Amino acid sequence: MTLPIICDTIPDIRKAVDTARRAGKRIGLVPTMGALHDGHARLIEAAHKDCEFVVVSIFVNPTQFGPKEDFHRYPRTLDEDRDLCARAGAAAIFAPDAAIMYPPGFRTFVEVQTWQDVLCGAARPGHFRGVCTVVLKLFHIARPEVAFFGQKDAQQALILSRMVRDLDVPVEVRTIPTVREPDGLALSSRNRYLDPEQRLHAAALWQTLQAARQLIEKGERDSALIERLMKERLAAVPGVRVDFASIVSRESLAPQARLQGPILIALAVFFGSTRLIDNLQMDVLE
Ligand code: PAJ
Repeated sequence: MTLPIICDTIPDIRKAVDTARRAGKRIGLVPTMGALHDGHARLIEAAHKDCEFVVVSIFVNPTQFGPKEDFHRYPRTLDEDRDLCARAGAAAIFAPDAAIMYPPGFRTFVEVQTWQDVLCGAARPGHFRGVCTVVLKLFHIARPEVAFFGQKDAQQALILSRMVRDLDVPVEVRTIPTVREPDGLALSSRNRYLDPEQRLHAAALWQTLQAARQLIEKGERDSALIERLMKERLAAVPGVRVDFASIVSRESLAPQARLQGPILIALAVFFGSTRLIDNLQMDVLE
Protein backbone atom coordinates (compact mmCIF):
# COMPACT_ATOMS: atom_id res chain seq x y z
CA MET A 1 0.00 0.00 0.00
CA THR A 2 1.61 3.28 -1.07
CA LEU A 3 0.70 6.37 0.91
CA PRO A 4 -0.78 9.18 -1.16
CA ILE A 5 1.40 12.26 -1.57
CA ILE A 6 0.28 15.24 0.48
CA CYS A 7 0.30 18.61 -1.27
CA ASP A 8 -0.34 21.77 0.71
CA THR A 9 0.14 24.36 -2.02
CA ILE A 10 -1.75 24.99 -5.24
CA PRO A 11 1.33 24.71 -7.53
CA ASP A 12 2.24 21.34 -5.92
CA ILE A 13 -1.15 19.72 -6.46
CA ARG A 14 -1.40 21.20 -9.97
CA LYS A 15 1.99 19.70 -10.82
CA ALA A 16 0.99 16.25 -9.51
CA VAL A 17 -2.30 16.36 -11.44
CA ASP A 18 -0.62 17.62 -14.64
CA THR A 19 1.93 14.80 -14.52
CA ALA A 20 -0.86 12.24 -14.08
CA ARG A 21 -2.89 13.77 -16.89
CA ARG A 22 0.11 13.75 -19.26
CA ALA A 23 0.49 10.03 -18.47
CA GLY A 24 -3.06 9.58 -19.80
CA LYS A 25 -4.71 9.18 -16.38
CA ARG A 26 -8.30 10.21 -15.71
CA ILE A 27 -8.54 12.57 -12.73
CA GLY A 28 -11.16 12.15 -10.01
CA LEU A 29 -11.69 14.55 -7.09
CA VAL A 30 -13.26 13.80 -3.71
CA PRO A 31 -13.71 17.03 -1.72
CA THR A 32 -13.83 16.51 2.07
CA MET A 33 -13.25 18.30 5.35
CA GLY A 34 -11.28 15.35 6.77
CA ALA A 35 -12.11 13.31 9.90
CA LEU A 36 -12.67 10.64 7.31
CA HIS A 37 -14.97 7.65 7.87
CA ASP A 38 -16.37 4.77 5.80
CA GLY A 39 -18.76 7.13 3.96
CA HIS A 40 -15.77 9.07 2.64
CA ALA A 41 -13.98 5.76 1.91
CA ARG A 42 -16.86 4.64 -0.35
CA LEU A 43 -16.56 7.92 -2.28
CA ILE A 44 -12.81 7.48 -2.73
CA GLU A 45 -13.29 3.83 -3.77
CA ALA A 46 -15.94 4.83 -6.31
CA ALA A 47 -13.54 7.45 -7.66
CA HIS A 48 -10.70 4.90 -7.79
CA LYS A 49 -12.87 2.51 -9.83
CA ASP A 50 -13.47 5.18 -12.41
CA CYS A 51 -10.26 7.24 -12.39
CA GLU A 52 -6.58 6.28 -12.37
CA PHE A 53 -5.60 9.34 -10.33
CA VAL A 54 -7.78 10.26 -7.36
CA VAL A 55 -7.25 13.49 -5.43
CA VAL A 56 -8.85 13.82 -2.00
CA SER A 57 -9.03 17.37 -0.71
CA ILE A 58 -9.02 17.80 3.05
CA PHE A 59 -9.91 21.33 4.03
CA VAL A 60 -12.08 22.53 6.90
CA ASN A 61 -13.56 25.39 4.94
CA PRO A 62 -14.09 28.43 7.20
CA THR A 63 -16.51 30.21 4.82
CA GLN A 64 -19.17 27.50 5.16
CA PHE A 65 -19.37 27.69 8.97
CA GLY A 66 -21.56 30.21 10.80
CA PRO A 67 -20.01 32.31 13.59
CA LYS A 68 -21.56 30.09 16.31
CA GLU A 69 -20.84 26.79 14.58
CA ASP A 70 -18.17 24.13 15.18
CA PHE A 71 -15.34 25.37 12.88
CA HIS A 72 -12.77 25.50 15.70
CA ARG A 73 -13.65 22.16 17.26
CA TYR A 74 -14.21 20.33 13.95
CA PRO A 75 -12.03 17.16 14.23
CA ARG A 76 -8.68 17.34 12.42
CA THR A 77 -7.11 13.89 12.00
CA LEU A 78 -4.70 14.12 9.05
CA ASP A 79 -2.55 11.06 9.94
CA GLU A 80 -5.54 8.71 10.17
CA ASP A 81 -7.08 10.36 7.12
CA ARG A 82 -3.95 9.62 5.10
CA ASP A 83 -4.15 5.91 5.99
CA LEU A 84 -7.83 5.75 5.01
CA CYS A 85 -7.04 7.52 1.72
CA ALA A 86 -4.27 5.00 1.00
CA ARG A 87 -6.54 2.00 1.70
CA ALA A 88 -9.31 3.46 -0.48
CA GLY A 89 -7.01 4.13 -3.44
CA ALA A 90 -6.26 7.88 -3.39
CA ALA A 91 -3.08 9.01 -5.17
CA ALA A 92 -2.85 12.51 -3.71
CA ILE A 93 -4.20 14.57 -0.83
CA PHE A 94 -4.62 18.31 -1.18
CA ALA A 95 -4.58 19.78 2.34
CA PRO A 96 -4.06 23.54 2.13
CA ASP A 97 -4.13 26.09 4.96
CA ALA A 98 -6.95 28.62 5.00
CA ALA A 99 -4.51 31.37 3.94
CA ILE A 100 -3.79 29.45 0.72
CA MET A 101 -7.46 29.14 -0.20
CA TYR A 102 -8.43 32.60 1.08
CA PRO A 103 -5.41 34.90 0.75
CA PRO A 104 -5.67 38.48 2.05
CA GLY A 105 -7.99 40.53 -0.14
CA PHE A 106 -10.21 37.59 -1.14
CA ARG A 107 -13.68 38.87 -2.07
CA THR A 108 -15.31 36.62 -4.70
CA PHE A 109 -18.17 34.22 -3.84
CA VAL A 110 -20.48 31.91 -5.76
CA GLU A 111 -24.18 31.68 -4.95
CA VAL A 112 -26.91 29.37 -6.21
CA GLN A 113 -29.80 31.67 -5.56
CA THR A 114 -32.93 30.55 -3.67
CA TRP A 115 -31.74 26.91 -3.43
CA GLN A 116 -29.10 28.10 -0.95
CA ASP A 117 -31.82 29.55 1.30
CA VAL A 118 -34.06 26.51 1.93
CA LEU A 119 -33.75 23.37 4.11
CA CYS A 120 -30.21 23.41 5.63
CA GLY A 121 -29.61 26.86 4.15
CA ALA A 122 -32.44 28.39 6.20
CA ALA A 123 -30.71 27.52 9.49
CA ARG A 124 -27.21 28.11 8.11
CA PRO A 125 -27.15 31.42 6.21
CA GLY A 126 -24.08 31.65 3.98
CA HIS A 127 -23.32 27.92 4.29
CA PHE A 128 -23.93 26.94 0.66
CA ARG A 129 -22.26 30.12 -0.60
CA GLY A 130 -19.13 28.94 1.23
CA VAL A 131 -19.52 25.38 -0.09
CA CYS A 132 -20.00 26.51 -3.72
CA THR A 133 -17.08 28.91 -3.55
CA VAL A 134 -14.62 26.39 -2.14
CA VAL A 135 -15.76 23.56 -4.43
CA LEU A 136 -15.49 25.74 -7.54
CA LYS A 137 -11.98 26.73 -6.42
CA LEU A 138 -11.10 23.04 -5.92
CA PHE A 139 -12.43 22.27 -9.41
CA HIS A 140 -10.17 24.97 -10.87
CA ILE A 141 -7.19 23.84 -8.82
CA ALA A 142 -7.39 20.08 -9.51
CA ARG A 143 -9.29 20.24 -12.83
CA PRO A 144 -10.83 16.76 -12.42
CA GLU A 145 -12.94 15.03 -15.06
CA VAL A 146 -15.25 13.72 -12.33
CA ALA A 147 -16.02 14.79 -8.76
CA PHE A 148 -17.74 12.59 -6.18
CA PHE A 149 -20.25 13.68 -3.54
CA GLY A 150 -22.44 11.85 -1.02
CA GLN A 151 -26.21 11.55 -1.09
CA LYS A 152 -25.94 12.16 2.68
CA ASP A 153 -25.71 15.88 1.83
CA ALA A 154 -28.43 15.77 -0.83
CA GLN A 155 -29.03 19.53 -0.98
CA GLN A 156 -25.29 20.13 -1.36
CA ALA A 157 -25.10 17.65 -4.28
CA LEU A 158 -28.13 19.23 -6.00
CA ILE A 159 -26.77 22.76 -5.55
CA LEU A 160 -23.30 21.81 -6.83
CA SER A 161 -24.83 20.07 -9.88
CA ARG A 162 -26.82 23.25 -10.56
CA MET A 163 -23.67 25.40 -10.18
CA VAL A 164 -21.74 23.21 -12.64
CA ARG A 165 -24.54 23.47 -15.22
CA ASP A 166 -25.09 27.20 -14.72
CA LEU A 167 -21.39 28.10 -14.93
CA ASP A 168 -20.44 25.57 -17.66
CA VAL A 169 -17.84 23.92 -15.44
CA PRO A 170 -16.36 20.95 -17.34
CA VAL A 171 -16.69 18.51 -14.42
CA GLU A 172 -19.09 15.59 -14.08
CA VAL A 173 -20.75 15.52 -10.64
CA ARG A 174 -21.47 11.99 -9.34
CA THR A 175 -23.49 11.17 -6.26
CA ILE A 176 -22.88 8.06 -4.13
CA PRO A 177 -25.47 6.47 -1.76
CA THR A 178 -25.35 7.22 1.97
CA VAL A 179 -23.29 4.81 4.07
CA ARG A 180 -25.01 3.92 7.37
CA GLU A 181 -24.30 2.28 10.73
CA PRO A 182 -26.14 -1.02 11.34
CA ASP A 183 -28.96 0.85 13.13
CA GLY A 184 -29.41 3.18 10.15
CA LEU A 185 -27.57 6.28 11.45
CA ALA A 186 -25.80 7.96 8.51
CA LEU A 187 -22.04 8.09 9.06
CA SER A 188 -20.87 11.64 9.77
CA SER A 189 -17.72 13.25 11.12
CA ARG A 190 -20.02 14.96 13.65
CA ASN A 191 -21.32 11.64 15.10
CA ARG A 192 -18.22 11.62 17.32
CA TYR A 193 -19.67 14.62 19.22
CA LEU A 194 -22.59 12.44 20.45
CA ASP A 195 -22.54 10.97 23.97
CA PRO A 196 -23.65 7.30 24.28
CA GLU A 197 -27.25 8.21 25.07
CA GLN A 198 -27.53 10.67 22.18
CA ARG A 199 -25.90 8.09 19.89
CA LEU A 200 -28.56 5.56 20.86
CA HIS A 201 -31.37 8.00 20.10
CA ALA A 202 -29.80 9.21 16.84
CA ALA A 203 -31.20 6.17 15.02
CA ALA A 204 -34.52 8.07 15.14
CA LEU A 205 -33.54 10.13 12.09
CA TRP A 206 -33.46 7.12 9.76
CA GLN A 207 -36.48 5.51 11.48
CA THR A 208 -38.48 8.70 10.88
CA LEU A 209 -37.51 8.80 7.20
CA GLN A 210 -38.56 5.18 6.82
CA ALA A 211 -41.89 5.88 8.52
CA ALA A 212 -42.48 8.68 6.00
CA ARG A 213 -41.57 6.36 3.14
CA GLN A 214 -44.04 3.75 4.39
CA LEU A 215 -46.85 6.33 4.51
CA ILE A 216 -46.10 7.38 0.92
CA GLU A 217 -45.89 3.76 -0.22
CA LYS A 218 -49.34 3.18 1.32
CA GLY A 219 -50.69 6.04 -0.81
CA GLU A 220 -50.44 9.13 1.42
CA ARG A 221 -49.79 12.21 -0.75
CA ASP A 222 -50.49 15.06 1.71
CA SER A 223 -47.05 16.52 2.26
CA ALA A 224 -48.04 18.76 5.21
CA LEU A 225 -49.50 15.78 7.07
CA ILE A 226 -46.38 13.65 6.60
CA GLU A 227 -44.12 16.56 7.63
CA ARG A 228 -46.19 17.05 10.81
CA LEU A 229 -45.96 13.35 11.70
CA MET A 230 -42.18 13.39 11.12
CA LYS A 231 -41.74 16.46 13.35
CA GLU A 232 -43.91 14.94 16.12
CA ARG A 233 -41.97 11.68 16.00
CA LEU A 234 -38.59 13.45 16.16
CA ALA A 235 -39.71 15.87 18.89
CA ALA A 236 -40.65 12.88 21.09
CA VAL A 237 -37.04 11.60 21.06
CA PRO A 238 -35.21 12.47 24.33
CA GLY A 239 -32.70 15.29 23.86
CA VAL A 240 -33.84 16.27 20.36
CA ARG A 241 -34.68 19.75 19.07
CA VAL A 242 -36.12 19.59 15.56
CA ASP A 243 -34.64 22.01 13.00
CA PHE A 244 -36.76 20.91 10.04
CA ALA A 245 -38.49 17.90 8.47
CA SER A 246 -39.53 18.74 4.92
CA ILE A 247 -40.50 17.17 1.64
CA VAL A 248 -39.52 19.03 -1.54
CA SER A 249 -39.27 18.38 -5.25
CA ARG A 250 -35.79 17.15 -6.25
CA GLU A 251 -36.10 19.21 -9.43
CA SER A 252 -36.93 22.60 -7.90
CA LEU A 253 -36.28 22.16 -4.14
CA ALA A 254 -39.77 23.68 -3.75
CA PRO A 255 -42.40 22.27 -1.39
CA GLN A 256 -45.33 20.39 -2.93
CA ALA A 257 -48.82 20.35 -1.44
CA ARG A 258 -49.51 16.98 -3.11
CA LEU A 259 -46.54 14.69 -3.60
CA GLN A 260 -45.67 13.80 -7.17
CA GLY A 261 -42.54 12.92 -9.15
CA PRO A 262 -38.96 12.95 -7.81
CA ILE A 263 -39.01 14.03 -4.15
CA LEU A 264 -36.50 14.55 -1.36
CA ILE A 265 -37.53 13.91 2.23
CA ALA A 266 -34.99 15.74 4.38
CA LEU A 267 -34.57 16.41 8.06
CA ALA A 268 -32.20 18.03 10.52
CA VAL A 269 -32.18 17.83 14.31
CA PHE A 270 -30.03 19.10 17.14
CA PHE A 271 -28.76 16.90 19.96
CA GLY A 272 -27.52 19.69 22.24
CA SER A 273 -25.29 21.73 19.92
CA THR A 274 -24.67 18.82 17.52
CA ARG A 275 -26.65 19.14 14.30
CA LEU A 276 -27.38 15.91 12.40
CA ILE A 277 -29.00 15.60 8.98
CA ASP A 278 -30.39 12.78 6.88
CA ASN A 279 -32.59 12.35 3.83
CA LEU A 280 -34.32 9.91 1.54
CA GLN A 281 -35.16 10.13 -2.15
CA MET A 282 -38.32 8.70 -3.66
CA ASP A 283 -40.04 8.79 -7.01
CA VAL A 284 -43.79 9.15 -6.54
CA LEU A 285 -45.43 7.78 -9.66
CA GLU A 286 -49.06 8.85 -9.27
P1 PAJ B 1 -17.65 16.41 4.42
O1 PAJ B 1 -18.74 16.59 5.41
O2 PAJ B 1 -16.30 16.00 4.89
O3 PAJ B 1 -18.14 15.38 3.35
C1 PAJ B 1 -17.36 15.08 2.23
C2 PAJ B 1 -18.19 14.23 1.28
O4 PAJ B 1 -18.49 12.99 1.91
C3 PAJ B 1 -19.52 14.90 0.92
O5 PAJ B 1 -19.78 14.73 -0.47
C4 PAJ B 1 -20.51 14.13 1.76
O6 PAJ B 1 -21.82 14.09 1.22
C5 PAJ B 1 -19.88 12.74 1.78
N1 PAJ B 1 -20.37 11.95 2.91
C6 PAJ B 1 -20.39 12.30 4.22
N2 PAJ B 1 -20.97 11.34 4.96
C7 PAJ B 1 -21.34 10.37 4.10
C8 PAJ B 1 -22.02 9.11 4.25
N3 PAJ B 1 -22.43 8.67 5.44
N4 PAJ B 1 -22.23 8.37 3.14
C9 PAJ B 1 -21.83 8.83 1.91
N5 PAJ B 1 -21.19 9.98 1.72
C10 PAJ B 1 -20.96 10.75 2.79
O7 PAJ B 1 -19.45 17.91 2.56
C11 PAJ B 1 -18.41 18.43 2.89
O8 PAJ B 1 -17.42 17.79 3.60
C12 PAJ B 1 -18.04 19.87 2.50
O9 PAJ B 1 -19.20 20.64 2.44
C13 PAJ B 1 -17.26 19.97 1.15
C14 PAJ B 1 -18.08 19.44 -0.03
C15 PAJ B 1 -15.93 19.21 1.27
C16 PAJ B 1 -16.94 21.47 0.87
O10 PAJ B 1 -16.19 22.02 1.89
